[in-house]
Amino acid sequence: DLRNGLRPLGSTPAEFEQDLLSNLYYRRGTTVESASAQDAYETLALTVRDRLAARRARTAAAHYETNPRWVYYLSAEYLLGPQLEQNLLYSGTTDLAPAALKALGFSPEEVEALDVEPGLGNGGLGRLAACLLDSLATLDIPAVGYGIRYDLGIFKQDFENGEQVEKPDDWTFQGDPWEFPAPDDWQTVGFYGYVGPEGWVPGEIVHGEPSHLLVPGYGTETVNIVRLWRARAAQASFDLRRFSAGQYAEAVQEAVKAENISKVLYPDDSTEMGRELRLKQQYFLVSCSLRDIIRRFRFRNSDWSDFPVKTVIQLNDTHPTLAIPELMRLLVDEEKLDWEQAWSLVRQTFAYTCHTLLPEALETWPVDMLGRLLPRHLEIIYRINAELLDEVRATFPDDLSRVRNLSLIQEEPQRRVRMANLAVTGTFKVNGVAELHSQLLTSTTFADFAALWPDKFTNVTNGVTPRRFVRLANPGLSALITEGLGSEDWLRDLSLLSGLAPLADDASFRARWRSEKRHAKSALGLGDPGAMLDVMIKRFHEYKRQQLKILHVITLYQRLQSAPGRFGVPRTVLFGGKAAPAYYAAKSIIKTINAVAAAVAADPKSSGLLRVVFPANYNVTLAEKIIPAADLSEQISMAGKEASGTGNMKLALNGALTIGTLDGANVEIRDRVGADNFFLFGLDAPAALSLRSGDYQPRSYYEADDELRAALDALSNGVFGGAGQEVAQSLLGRDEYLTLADYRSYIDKQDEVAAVWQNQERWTRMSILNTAGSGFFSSDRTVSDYLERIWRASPVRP
Ligand code: 26M
Repeated sequence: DLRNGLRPLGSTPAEFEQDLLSNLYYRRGTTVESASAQDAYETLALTVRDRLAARRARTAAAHYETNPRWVYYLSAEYLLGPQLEQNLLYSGTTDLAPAALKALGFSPEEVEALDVEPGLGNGGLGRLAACLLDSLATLDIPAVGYGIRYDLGIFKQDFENGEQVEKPDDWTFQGDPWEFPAPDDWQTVGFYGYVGPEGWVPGEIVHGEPSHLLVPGYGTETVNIVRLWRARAAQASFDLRRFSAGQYAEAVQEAVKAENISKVLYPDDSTEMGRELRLKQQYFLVSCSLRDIIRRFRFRNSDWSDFPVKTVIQLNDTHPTLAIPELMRLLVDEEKLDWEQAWSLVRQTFAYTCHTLLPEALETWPVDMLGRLLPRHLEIIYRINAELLDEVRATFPDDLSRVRNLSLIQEEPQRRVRMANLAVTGTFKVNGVAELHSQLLTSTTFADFAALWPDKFTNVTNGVTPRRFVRLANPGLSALITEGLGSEDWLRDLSLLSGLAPLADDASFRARWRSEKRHAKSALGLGDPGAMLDVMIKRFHEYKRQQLKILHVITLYQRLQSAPGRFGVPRTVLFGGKAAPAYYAAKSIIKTINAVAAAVAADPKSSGLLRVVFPANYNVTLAEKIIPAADLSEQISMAGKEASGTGNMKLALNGALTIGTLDGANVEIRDRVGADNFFLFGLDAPAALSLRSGDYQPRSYYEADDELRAALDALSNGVFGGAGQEVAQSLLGRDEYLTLADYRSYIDKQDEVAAVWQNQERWTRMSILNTAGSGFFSSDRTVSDYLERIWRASPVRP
């Protein structure tokens, strides 16, 4: 960067090699002769990072000069995926790096394998946050993501006797070369204590220490950041405790407990466990981030009335909702604004994205717990509630049921704060994540709020970044797409994929498309590349219905025994995903899948026809290997339960055909790729709802369907172990997610899938049309929609 008097970074192979050597020597403190593979990896990471850091400096300068409107994304989770490959691509060093490593005597494959993915999220919600940051940078939007730097990310999954066991994910064991610590930007966070005449007096103080990762845009100069907070024992916490010299070590230990706040990611993605440490994490994130946002606002602004002009803060689900009372507290107690002005600023600043439809997934916190941990925030929540309920009574006189539903406080069976109600009340926009989801939100979950504030609700359909999930994951198909379209522009404008549609009728293009799929399958190395690869990759949850898929596998297996003519075509069925450690039913399903896989593998009749594989520890790294190889994408949740899904989009973009219900974004995928190119089955959301609310009898399906009965009997009789009996029991008992009701429709549709597979030309045509029709599902489009409907921020080009 000449403006800063810096030597420009090398762009030739020789210069890149020089930069590597210099980093190895001066920053890693070693030499080529004595360097380990880890030394080489860390040095490569630093050398690549340097190139992005120069762009980061230019981006920050442009932002400072412009004093723009900022988008702040608040999320308890970011599932960023491995950083090395992406940063090589985005810094234009994909070819330079391995050449330079080789020239220095290192094995590029060995070095690149040392890149560790930061697993700072559970699943869809955390991965969406990462895709949105990628697109914000690509679109040159001034944006910062705020999150928590967990010491331990999502657990590593292992199988012992087919059962899931969890191992800690100490992802920074070797340090993290991508991270920039910024210890001088620390913040102070209070907990507990009391509210006296002088205001809130916290009883415990913790420091938040930030570090950031670079978030480069693709095909542009912009490099944004994601800022992650780590809890550190505050110096003051030692003094507060007035420990005597005799108990020095014990007192220090006590103070260091503060650092537990950012110790571990909660490995749960649906039901709330209501742990106080989780609430502390949420407040810790919110408090550190808001003070940082205000500090940044003050660089170039002085008037509070400009705050919502220069700032929009997006809440990724309810996890950061305490930001609403926290900003009220900062404005009223610390900045001495009057309540009305503060409330108006707050309600113009925040927006909220809801990611669920499961009532049990709506977060609530016991009033007692929240009041003990954050006494001033509870007072503020009570006042917000009093004013909310006044407005409700004024708008709907004598309507007690609305007052009860809209209240921020649930009364029975225990007084709890409803975080979703607080989020809807304290924001100017609330969005769902797919059309169907947003409709269901305003007609069910938030119906009373929608009647009160109809203009507050909107939809922003999710998307995924084509850079990571097509270009990086599937370089072969990407090159073919680029050739077919005549340029690489599709990587920044995914709607251009529609230009592939005519090529679906070109036999030689189809042959090359098929060959890319086969290559990806061979590279994955699971099963026969000639067999259909049928994948179900997602968190384990009963509503997602992995149990329906395993019933299908058992039916195929039983046909091999007794009706081979009905079997269909050779398939490899691949499952991937983790279950929350405390989710017993999901773990039973995992154990059953592993038992079925073993039984199928042990039976010579399945040879060359049916294989079940379940690689452990599904994560972003593994997703990038599986998705390009997939032929069939399983999106089989009970209609009305999956908010959107994003794996469905990644798979369709890579040319997998979908078998799915009319749930979440499946509806929009089918609309765009064409009903003829989508295998639809099952009850739709209204039908599922009415069956569920009537007198649903799963046994009647069992009795009426021979194949279903045979499959369930095998489970019940322990053919696939004790966990199989539990799965069967749950299906024949309540079957909460209508698995048996959808079984026949699913099996028949799978038979149709097999018939189409037999016509490979037709299948390939459909596959190309899936990719061609999926351009809408780019997270660039998602960010454009957020900008237009919610954020209203403009690009700033460095
Ligand atoms: C809450 C409390 C305590 C511990 C963990 C949580 C929690 C963590 C993650 C709750 C939910 C979490 O994630 C939910 C999620 O991933 N939802 C998915 O979001 C995707 C992106 O919008 C959608 O595509 C999926 O349909 C939706 O299930």
